Formats: sequence, structure tokens, C-alpha cells
Amino acid sequence: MNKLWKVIATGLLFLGMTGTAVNLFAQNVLPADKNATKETRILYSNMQKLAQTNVIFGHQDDLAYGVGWAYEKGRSDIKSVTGSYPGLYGWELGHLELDSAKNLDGVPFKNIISYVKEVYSRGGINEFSWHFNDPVTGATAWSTPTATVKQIIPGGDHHDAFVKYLDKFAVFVNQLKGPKGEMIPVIFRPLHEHTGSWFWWGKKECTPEEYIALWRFTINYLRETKRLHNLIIAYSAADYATENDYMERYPGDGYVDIIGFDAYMAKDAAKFKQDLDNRYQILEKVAQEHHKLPALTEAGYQSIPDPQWWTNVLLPVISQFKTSYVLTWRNWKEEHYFAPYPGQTSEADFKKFYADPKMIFQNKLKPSIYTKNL
Ligand code: BMA
Repeated sequence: MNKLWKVIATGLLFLGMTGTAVNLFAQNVLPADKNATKETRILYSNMQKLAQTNVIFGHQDDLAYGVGWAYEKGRSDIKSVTGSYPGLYGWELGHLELDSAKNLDGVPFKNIISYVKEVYSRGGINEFSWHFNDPVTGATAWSTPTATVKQIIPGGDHHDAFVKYLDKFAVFVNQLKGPKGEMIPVIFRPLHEHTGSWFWWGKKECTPEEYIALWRFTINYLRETKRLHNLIIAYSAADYATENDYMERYPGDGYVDIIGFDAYMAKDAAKFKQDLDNRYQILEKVAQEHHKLPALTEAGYQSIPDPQWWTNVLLPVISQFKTSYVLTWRNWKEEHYFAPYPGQTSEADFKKFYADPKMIFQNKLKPSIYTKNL
């Protein structure tokens, strides 16, 4: 018997050294929220499994509008090009904090609620960003005061104003329910691109301690006071050069499920690939050490002028590094879009990208992603 255990232990050690045991372990990773709902736990652990081999394709505002159209039921630029919807759908909450009927990009919140339900019913995944106004000055997310975060964390004299934002968020999220009354799991990506300095929660706008305090308060309040247990939390940086840069404002493993970064190509493909490569190397190490799910939380090339961008630039990088999903930004108008539409220069190449066995679009996902472990 002793001998048998020795053999088993040596085997496990070997598996551990070759990385196989690490992968097996990753397959059972649960969300940081110990009270996450069943559907949230299953979704997250299925996303962990899928990320071992595949990448889910996502698109911001996909069902709301595209280039040259808006609010046509069932329409999607991704579907028009490939025949399938994306696998993941990003939605924006900016102006929810103002009690506005529409978000800052003009999308009615009631539409977002029905898109989220529709996506859930077919086994797609929903994600939320929130470019909220500065709770102290009322200016937009793109304002850069230096004292806002300090004033809204617990103990700050504008803390209540921020709590009101979160109360509105909870009212909104509580409307995202499935047919049995279950809460629909969603990815929540607050306070994003914080390694940059263009939002009021950015690097030069607050200290690491203040940022972490704001993050922890947000998550604790939503979980404990508002009892939301359907949130998969994404920590999403902008640029960074070292692991220290990436981790300086990391709020801790108990407050994060997905780790990622946002990256847009300007003109130079070689530089973009090199940048992604550097950031991914760091991301991969952190993901492994912290058992978190790595993702390219926003990416794109505005107007995609390169006809082979998808298979020549993006696919080689996301295939090389573990990536749960890549979210391309919105198709708003001819000067501001990030995914192809019929007739767009990169359409043919996007079809190849779509057909690559690595990529997952809606047609490869089933509603059971929320109910059965893969
Ligand atoms: C930015 C642009 C803006 C938009 C914002 C929030 O990147 O697309 O036009 O308002 O995201 O969605």
C-alpha cells in the first residue's frame, strides 16, 4: 500500500512538473465570490476549461447597432458577415448613475436588459463596462481630477455619492433574470484601464491604496450589502511594462476572477504584436500564479484597413497565449468601428478567422454552459 502511494505521489509530482496537474487544477477553479450562484460557478469554471484550448470572440454593443443601421431586431454585423453571432457581448453602463433611460452611447437600458436575456438564453456571455461620471464633480469619465477617488472611498466626504451609483447598479442587475427567476451571470469590468491616466480613476488620479480601497469597497458592497452573487469580476489594465506595473493596483485574489488588458493597434502591426507579446507574458505568469482567467478585455484596430488583420495580426497572438476571450469594440459609424460588416475590407479574412478551430462564436456555445460542467 505504501509503495502504491509512493507511485501515485511521484506520478502527481511528475504531472505537476510537466504542467498537466496545473491544468487539471485550473479546470476546477471557482469564482472568488464564495457565494456565487450555481450558474455563475458553472459558467466561470466552463470558461476556465474552454480557455485551455479556445478563444471566445466578443463584440461591444453587437445587437444594438452596427455600421449603417441601428435597433433592428436580430441584426448583428458579426452575424451578417459570418452567419453567427459573437460568443460574448459587451454592454456599457455609463449614465446609469444619472438615472438616464439611455447609456452614454444612446443605447436604452431597457434594450440592454432584453439583449442580456436573449444572449443568456442561447448560451452567449454578457460583459459590462461602466464609464461613469465623476461622482464629485459630475464631469465625464474622461476627466482627470486628482482628488475624486480619495473623496469617494469609505471615510471620504463624497462616499455617499458613490454608494448611490452602486445602488443603481444593483437595481439594474437585479432585473437580469432568467426564466426560472435565476440571476443571469455577467462579467463586470469596473474601473478599467487604470494603468493609464485618462479616467478619473487612473494612475495619476489616485494612489494605489486609494484605487484598491475603491475596488474592494465596490465588490464588498455589491456582494454583501446588495447580495449580488452573479458577478464575474474582471480586472482590466491598459498599458504596462512590468509585473510590478500590472500588480501595483491589483485588489487581491478575493476580488478578481478575470485578469486582462485593453490594447488597440494604431498603425504599426509589428509594434502592436510586440506590445501584446510583452503584456501577455506577464499576464500569463500572473494568471498561473493566482489561478485567474486571462482575457484580452478590449482590442481592435479602428476601421481595420489591413485586409488580413484578423489572421495575420490578431489570431497569431491570441493563439499563442491562453486567452478566454477577446472583446472588439463597437461598430458605431464609418469613422469608428472595430469589427467588419458586409463589404468591409477585412470581411473575407474575418470569415477565415471565424472558421479557425481556435475561435468560438455563438454557434459553438449552448445554454448548458450555465448549467452543466464541461
Ligand atoms: C469609447 C468610444 C466612445 C464611447 C466609449 C464608451 O472607446 O467608443 O465613443 O462613448 O467608448 O462606450
